[in-house]
Amino acid sequence: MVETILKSVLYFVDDQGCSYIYLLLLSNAVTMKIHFLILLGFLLIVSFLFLPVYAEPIDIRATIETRNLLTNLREIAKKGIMFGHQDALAYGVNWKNKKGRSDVKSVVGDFPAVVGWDIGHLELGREQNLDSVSFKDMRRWIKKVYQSGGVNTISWHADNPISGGSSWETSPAVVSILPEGSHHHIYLAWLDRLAGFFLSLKGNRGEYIPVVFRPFHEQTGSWFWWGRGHCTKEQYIQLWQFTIDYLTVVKNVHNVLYAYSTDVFNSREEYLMFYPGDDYVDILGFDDYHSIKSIETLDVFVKRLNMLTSIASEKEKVAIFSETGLETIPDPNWWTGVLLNGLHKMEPKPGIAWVLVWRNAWPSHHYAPYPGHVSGDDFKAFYRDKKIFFLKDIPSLYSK
Ligand code: BMA
Repeated sequence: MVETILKSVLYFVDDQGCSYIYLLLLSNAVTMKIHFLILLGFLLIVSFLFLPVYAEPIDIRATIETRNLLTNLREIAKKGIMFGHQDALAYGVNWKNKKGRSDVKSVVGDFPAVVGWDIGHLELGREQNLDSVSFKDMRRWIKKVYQSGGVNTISWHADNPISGGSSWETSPAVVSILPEGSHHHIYLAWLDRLAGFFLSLKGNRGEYIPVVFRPFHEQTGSWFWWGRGHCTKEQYIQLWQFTIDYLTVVKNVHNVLYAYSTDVFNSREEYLMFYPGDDYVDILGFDDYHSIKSIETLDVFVKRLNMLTSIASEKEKVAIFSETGLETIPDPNWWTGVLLNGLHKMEPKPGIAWVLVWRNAWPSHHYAPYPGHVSGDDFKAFYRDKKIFFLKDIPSLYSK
C-alpha cells in the first residue's frame, strides 16, 4: 500500500516521462532538493487527509484522556453504533452486585460498550443513589468500564431543591437556585459534591477518568422540575451555563464532556428550544421511548435520528441516542425488527456514537434481555450486526 502511494507520488512529480530514480541519478543537488520538498509536501497533505479531526471539548482545559474520548466518539460514529445499558454492572433482573455480571453479558457473552449511571441523591450527600446503587461501588464500576476502554455516561435525577421532593416533584425551583435566587447556596453545595465525585474518579496512573455528564435531561417534557413549563428558556440556559462554569472554572473539574439530551421532539426548533449554546455542549442526544414502540412509527423514529445527526454535524458535535427501550421487551423481534431496522435507515452521515437502553430493575421494569428472555435470540442477532458495537468491538477510547 505504502509502496503504491510512493510510486504514484514519484511518477506524479516526474515531468520527464522517465522513471524517478533515473531522473534522480541525473539531476544535480538542487533538483534533488526540489523533488524532495515536493515529495515531502505531498506526503504531508496525504497524511493530514487520513488523520482524524481532533474534536475540541468545550472545556479548554479538558484532560488529554477526555479530549481523546471526544475525538474517538466522533470517529466511532462514522463507523457504527455502540450499545449501552443503564446500571449494567450494578444489578439486573433478580440479582444485585455480583462481580463480573451483567444481564447483557449473560445473554451475548460481551459487555455493553457504554454504561449509564445516575447520580441522583449524590447532591444530598447520601451514600446510595435514588435506585440504591452505592456511590462507592459506582466509582469502582466506572473505573472498570474505563479500564476496559468503554464509556461511562452519567445522568442526574436530582431531588427538587426547594420542596425536597423527587425530580418528578415539579414545584418551581430553577429560578431559586440561580445566582440571585434564595436557594443558590444550596445549589453550590450540591455542585461541590458533584465536583468531589468527578474528581474522585481516577485511573491507575492517577489520571482522571473521563465521563459524559448529561444533566437536566428530557427538558422538552414537563415531568422534571427543570422541564418545559417549570422554568423559562432563559432560566434553564442560565442554570446549565452556571453549572458548567462552576464545575470547570471554580472546581477545576476537567474530566467531563457535557451532553444536552432532550426528550422527543418534532422539529429542529423544538430540539433546540433550551439549547445552551455551542460553547456549552459537547454531545447532542435525545431520549425516545415512544416512536420505537413498534414498526408503525418507525418513520418518526428515523426522522428524529436524522434531525439530530443533521444538527450535530452542522454544529460539529457528537450525536447519541441517549435513552430508549421497550419496557419488558414483549415483542420477540423488537431488537432487529424495530430498533436495528430504524438505525439502519438513518441517513449515512456521521451517525450516533451510541444507543443506550434503560435499566434492568425488576421483572416488570427492564429494557435489556436476561437469560431465558423472550427477545434473547433476537438480541443475539442484534449483537452480531456489524454496525453494532459491544465492548469487544471497540478500541480503548482514551488514547489516540
Ligand atoms: C426511571 C425509573 C425509576 C428510576 C429512575 C432513575 O425511568 O427507572 O425507577 O428511579 O429512572 O434511574
